[in-house]
Amino acid sequence: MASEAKPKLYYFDLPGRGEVTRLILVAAGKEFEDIRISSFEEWTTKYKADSPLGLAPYYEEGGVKIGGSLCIARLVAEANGLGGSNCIENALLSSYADLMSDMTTKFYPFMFGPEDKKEEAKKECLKNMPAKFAQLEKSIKDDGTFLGKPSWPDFLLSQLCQEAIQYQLGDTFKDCPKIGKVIARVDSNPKIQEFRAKHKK
Ligand SMILES: N[C@@H](CCC(=O)N[C@@H](CS)C(=O)NCC(=O)O)C(=O)O
Repeated sequence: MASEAKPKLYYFDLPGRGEVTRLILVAAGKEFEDIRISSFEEWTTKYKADSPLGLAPYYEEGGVKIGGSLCIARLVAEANGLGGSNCIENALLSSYADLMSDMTTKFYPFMFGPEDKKEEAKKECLKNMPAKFAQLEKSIKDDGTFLGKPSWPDFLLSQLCQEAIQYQLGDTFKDCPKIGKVIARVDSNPKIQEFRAKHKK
């Protein structure tokens, strides 16, 4: 019997918009090919034309290629017991993910922008991020979950908070104890710890 090909995730060799899917697959113990594109040149010459939306990340399973970081994350989460239990719960989870994706975009000037724009970006984050984290905090239950059980936005939140800390913006969620519970659960997962240690730059 032919063995089934492993799913493939294509993204740059950094966390960015690909990391949430990596973390979900790692936590679920699902084997996948973590294809890391080493440079923008490699992306444009080797992968871009092959990607379904002309963007990274993209994901391939069963001969189908899918783009859109949140769609991919949702797909692998639902296939591995980390989605909601009905359409409404799935929509709620996607709405939290949407907000976090918008927040992540605010870190792009730190990741890719020129040095002289970083101070301005930091001021902007200090002004806007606390309200957005407070909004997320309201969506989390006292047990530190979005829906009374672990779910895929947990992984986005963990990464978002790691990036906030990396850019000296950790104070923007310091008054959010329930966010603290979510990220403590993700960050203490031994499979996640092992994966992060392996890919630490
Ligand atoms: N909304 C898309 C945005 C994807 C996106 O902007 N990807 C960037 C990298 S983070 C990219 O592919 N850049 C290369 C290009 O535009 O050719 C998603 O969440 O997947």
